[in-house]
Amino acid sequence: MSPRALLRTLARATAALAATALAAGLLVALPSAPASAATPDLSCSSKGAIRKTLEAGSAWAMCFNINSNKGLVLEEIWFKGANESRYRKVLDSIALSQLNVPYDSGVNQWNDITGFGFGNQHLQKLAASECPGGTRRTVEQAFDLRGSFVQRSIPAVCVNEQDTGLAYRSHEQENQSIEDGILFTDQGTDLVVSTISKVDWYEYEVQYRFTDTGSIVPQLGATGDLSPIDFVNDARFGWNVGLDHTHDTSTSHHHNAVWRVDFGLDGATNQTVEQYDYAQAGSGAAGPRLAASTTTVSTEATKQAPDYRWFRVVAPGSLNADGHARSYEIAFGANDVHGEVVGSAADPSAQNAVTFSQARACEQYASENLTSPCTNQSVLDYANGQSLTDPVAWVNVGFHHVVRDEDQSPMPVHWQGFTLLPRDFTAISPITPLGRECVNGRPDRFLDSSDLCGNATRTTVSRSATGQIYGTRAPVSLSIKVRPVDNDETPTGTANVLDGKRIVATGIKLNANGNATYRLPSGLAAGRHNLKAVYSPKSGSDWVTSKSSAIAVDVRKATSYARLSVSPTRVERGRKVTYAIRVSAPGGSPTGTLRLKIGSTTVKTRALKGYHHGRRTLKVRVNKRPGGRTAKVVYEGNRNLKRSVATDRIRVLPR
Ligand SMILES: [Cu+2]
Repeated sequence: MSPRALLRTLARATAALAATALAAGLLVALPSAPASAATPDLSCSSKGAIRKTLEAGSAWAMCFNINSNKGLVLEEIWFKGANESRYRKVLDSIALSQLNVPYDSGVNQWNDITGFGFGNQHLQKLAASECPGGTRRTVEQAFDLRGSFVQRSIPAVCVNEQDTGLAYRSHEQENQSIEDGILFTDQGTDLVVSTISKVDWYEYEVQYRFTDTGSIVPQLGATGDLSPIDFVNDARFGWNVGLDHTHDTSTSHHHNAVWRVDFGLDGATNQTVEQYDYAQAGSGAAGPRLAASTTTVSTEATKQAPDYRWFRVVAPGSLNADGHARSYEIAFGANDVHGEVVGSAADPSAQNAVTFSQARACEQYASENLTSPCTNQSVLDYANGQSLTDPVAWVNVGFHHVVRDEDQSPMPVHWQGFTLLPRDFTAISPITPLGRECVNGRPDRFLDSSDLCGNATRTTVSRSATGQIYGTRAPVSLSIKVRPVDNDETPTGTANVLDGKRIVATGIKLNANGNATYRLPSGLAAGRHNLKAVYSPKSGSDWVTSKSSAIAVDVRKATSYARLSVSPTRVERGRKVTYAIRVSAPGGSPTGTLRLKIGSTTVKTRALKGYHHGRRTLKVRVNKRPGGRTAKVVYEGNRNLKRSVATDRIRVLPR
């Protein structure tokens, strides 16, 4: 559990207990809403499931698989805000449905998804260094490669959590003031799911970012190398990248990526599409008025996305706590829609920014569809007048790649994509801190959370020493202080100690002054511990939780003591002696490796396990020339214990 998740769990314990008591009093259990779930029941096995609670406490759950054409496919995508108790479904599925690459010279045009595919041999094995801090998920593949059957298991999907910088900031400071007020700020993270597919010279990263605020950001990154067959001797159609100012002209081209997004908002059976446009409507006292007009897209349609236009998919029957219908907005960033290239032989299906069609199983690819009975159809065929109740959005994001000298080599990755942004999915921000959970609607002139959502507190922690030795009998003690931010009363409740994300201690009672001391465990592992104190308010009080900044405590390795007694001390060459070994150390039975030596030769290596309780008796055959020898045991130490050595003397006799 993350520290912030702990904060929330602790603070909510009272509310949850009250709810349970209430439910127990009911004679008939009310059916729970099928749309939300405490833990989504995914249809994939654990091998195909991704479940991740982010640092902020927000969580995502989904299934993944690799399709031989589409590559990475994500299905059954659920989100839970940090301040929500249940997950809700967002998408039924999302995947690339085409990657159209027309060259400006008109000579070549590729459809990488339907013509080549991002799965099979094109899916790349990921090195550990390509998924830093994450988990590489295994993909099992079976396919035909030019007539021979290939079956392989490769680490190909990287799942990790990445820092994203500032998540939010709000300083409760009156305008023009320089006084320090209560500061709400935090850093954010994303869950990132990605694969790499290599199609000839280009290598594409298919990436989905799932933010802690509920957004889904599908992106396509292109790297690899320039296609050697796409050079042109005409500067109008390309950019020169070499010494030969005629023949080194690399042809400009589009990467038109089309994602198929199948919405499943809150599991609703009825979802609608809305289009918002903004246009000038007269003027106000200070400037022009910009008025919104809303159009319901009730039947299938292909749409352009000029400036000031956006779309959303709404579940009218699914209301948030403010009574607003839950929806997700399709937010475009930079988008070179190919239809702007007048007179080109462009794929017509690549000319629209977005097409909305009613979900249909055979409509899987934006163009050159491969699924029967809709074979060879495109989005232009799909949008044929059906009513929209279960919409699929075909989101087309183009990138016009005018090559640069810097594209050699390898080509620095360039990105294209869009954002699926939650709009009213929750009544407040999914990562609202506890002191701001009651801010909803038109605010007062200045927010003052010292009494707005309860009484704000400040928690500090100090240490009696900067470090301790593993197994010590005099561990470092922490002094925790919880103070009110804005009144004279004393916060009541308990304190908790976290080591990074791990809980070290919980339920440490605060005294009448709001203080607590905590002695660290003597068995705290060697290494640096970044400790934080977190305040849990007493049930029913109106104190608001707070956490301290981190304080470092370094635990050093303890000394171990090895002892050795060899018998007999006089032995004929070729016979055995017995090493009686004892290793003692603070903090329980030492574990690690024992290396037995005669002179400088290692004659045996054995493990020292916990159940040996520091003692091992081992026989060793002596194959040394006659004379006096040193018998030695080296205990190699471990994560918490230093290495130690013991010796004894033996005399080797001739046979
Ligand atoms: Cu390119």
